[in-house]
Amino acid sequence: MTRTQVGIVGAGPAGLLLSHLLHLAGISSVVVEARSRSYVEERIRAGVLEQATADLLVETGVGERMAREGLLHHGIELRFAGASHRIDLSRLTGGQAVTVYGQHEVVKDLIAKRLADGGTIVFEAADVSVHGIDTGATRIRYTTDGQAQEIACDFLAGCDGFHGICRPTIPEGVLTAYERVYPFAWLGILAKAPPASEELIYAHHDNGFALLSMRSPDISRLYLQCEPDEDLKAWSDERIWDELETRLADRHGFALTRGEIFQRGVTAMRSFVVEPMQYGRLFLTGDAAHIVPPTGAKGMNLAVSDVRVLARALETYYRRHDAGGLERYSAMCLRRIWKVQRFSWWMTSLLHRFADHSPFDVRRQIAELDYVTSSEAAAKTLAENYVGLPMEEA
Ligand code: FAS
Ligand code: PHB
Repeated sequence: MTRTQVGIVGAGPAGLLLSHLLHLAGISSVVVEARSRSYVEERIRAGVLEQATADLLVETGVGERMAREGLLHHGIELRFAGASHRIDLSRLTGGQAVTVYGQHEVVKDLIAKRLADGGTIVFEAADVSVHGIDTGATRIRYTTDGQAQEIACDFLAGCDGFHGICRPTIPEGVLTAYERVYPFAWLGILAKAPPASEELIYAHHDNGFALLSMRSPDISRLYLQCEPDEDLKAWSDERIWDELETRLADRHGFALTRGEIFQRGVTAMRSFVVEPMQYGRLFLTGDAAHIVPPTGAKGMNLAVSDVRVLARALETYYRRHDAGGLERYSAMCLRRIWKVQRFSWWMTSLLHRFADHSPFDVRRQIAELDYVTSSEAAAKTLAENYVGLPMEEA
């Protein structure tokens, strides 16, 4: 049996960053991941890092490639009724910005750093289970190459995402779940095509929402609103490009640069939070505890802010035998989580077409977009949420 101080289930951004931060604090951990290293490093997901997320990666010695290859963005565009309106994020937030850098790149950098620092990440672990979360005998059990393995630990971090096994291990009746499922999804593509805009474009259109994002000067990342059960096979490359161009059109003949679509997928849209985010010696972080619709580009950033709180609480516990931070973990995280849930819900409600919307509702959406892009106060509200609310507010 292996022994460590913190057992971590899941090698996504939450689990890997937690292991990295604990290592810097001199706290041992083991990360147990169900998938292979190549799978987690190639899984395409988020693309926008808040200022505080980028700062944390640089400050903790794992942000060098991000700082070199990431794209620093000082503004975004909102496009509606055929017109474009820039939100000057940096001017409105005293110089803050966001960094466009794929989540899978962050995962690669964290894995490389953990292994370089002698960290233990168990990939392709099967039949993972956690035990003793409300006793002192906390364990992770799994099998690799058919061999049963067990890790004894003081604490467990459930960083295993929305479909993981940690949250369901918490006894019935302890957790309260809050959820809103949206009546649409996003069809996302990656294409070998230079982005047709310097900055991200969020577009409101009668046909539905569209988003122009990117991964590099040569790779475009684009999304369009679709049905929750959309059949990807019904979408040829040409149909995807045509529909994106329709929804992203402006009055000046905006055209997308087209190229080979090499990745596509449909992402469901939901808002989800469980309270509390802890039970006994088990602490839930990131998607294991909450999900936001990706419109606000918050999913991964929220995982980072949870992990930052948990790492500090564990450091206080081991350094000063003070369990106060661990006891307050959920309350500390949930205050910021609910503000980010509100912002993600607001951006989603503002920009998407709802089948049950009346003509009044559509006019109201346009009026709100007009207000946000013509009022300094309203634009400042969007900007301060988009670059990321202060972590200390948690
Ligand atoms: P993750 O889900 O990233 O990581 C959990 C890890 O646990 C995974 O590696 C998984 O393999 C592992 N795991 C699961 N069960 C396990 C078990 N039983 N044993 C061991 N390991 C287990 N956010 C954005 O901001 N913008 C986006 O565009 C965006 N697009 C997304 C698209 C998709 C398809 C999905 C699912 C999410 C998207 N998100 C997006 C949100 C996403 O980025 C998450 O917020 C982010 O991955 C959260 O990180 P983690 O909490 O580490 O969870
Ligand atoms: C992305 O680049 O994947 C991305 C950007 C902004 C969002 C969501 C996703 O709001």
